[in-house]
Amino acid sequence: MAPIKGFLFDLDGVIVDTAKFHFKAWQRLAAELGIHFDEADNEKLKGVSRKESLEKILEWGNTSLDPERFEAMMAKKNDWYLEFVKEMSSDEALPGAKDFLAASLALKLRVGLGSASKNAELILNLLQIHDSFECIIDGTKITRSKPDPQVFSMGAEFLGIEPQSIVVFEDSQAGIEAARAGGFRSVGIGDPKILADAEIVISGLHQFSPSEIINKLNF
Ligand code: B16
Ligand code: MG
Repeated sequence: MAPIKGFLFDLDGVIVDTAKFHFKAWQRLAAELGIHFDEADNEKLKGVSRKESLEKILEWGNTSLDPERFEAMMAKKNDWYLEFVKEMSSDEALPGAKDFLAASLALKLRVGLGSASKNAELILNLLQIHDSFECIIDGTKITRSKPDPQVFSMGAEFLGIEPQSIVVFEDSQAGIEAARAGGFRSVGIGDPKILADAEIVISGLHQFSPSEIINKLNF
């Protein structure tokens, strides 16, 4: 097995729980459009870009919007989302996330971010962990969404490491699919039933140290 040299982290659901803010903002927008939207629907939007998320919600509501209104609705959702995000303090990283990043860097592992979010840099700055990432591949840099592996492949290219030597940490089905499609090692964060395709599933970054994760993957 190829030695593990780097980690690529998804943001929302792995480093920080911004999924709850996406949920509240999408639910408010869906209500305004007269479309039902619940937690199960939100699960399907994890790791999915803003544009594709709105397309899916409209599809579920059997409706459509002209391009101008579509743009306005995306902007509205993002404004609501950012209102929640800006209330966050630097302590709001998910349990263990900051220690895990520090321990990864102490082991001289190469560390990057692979997120669909266009707000990733803002969030990393709010959490004061921007400098932990050698590369930040986010929604402003990619042209194809997860489950396409582009976001992680760009990260691997930047780090100059083969995908089989990089572990992707993901909380979404689409993200695990992307990791596998790109030939990466994969660690799911969350429900093992939802993330059944990941090589291993853990409840959060607090559960194991980076060395323990590497040992598990090498086993
Ligand atoms: P934004 P991740 C994803 O982040 C979220 O999981 C997804 O729900 C969201 O729609 C997407 O970012 C786009 O976010 O509206 O901030 O550009 O999990 O890939 O870090
Ligand atoms: Mg995520």
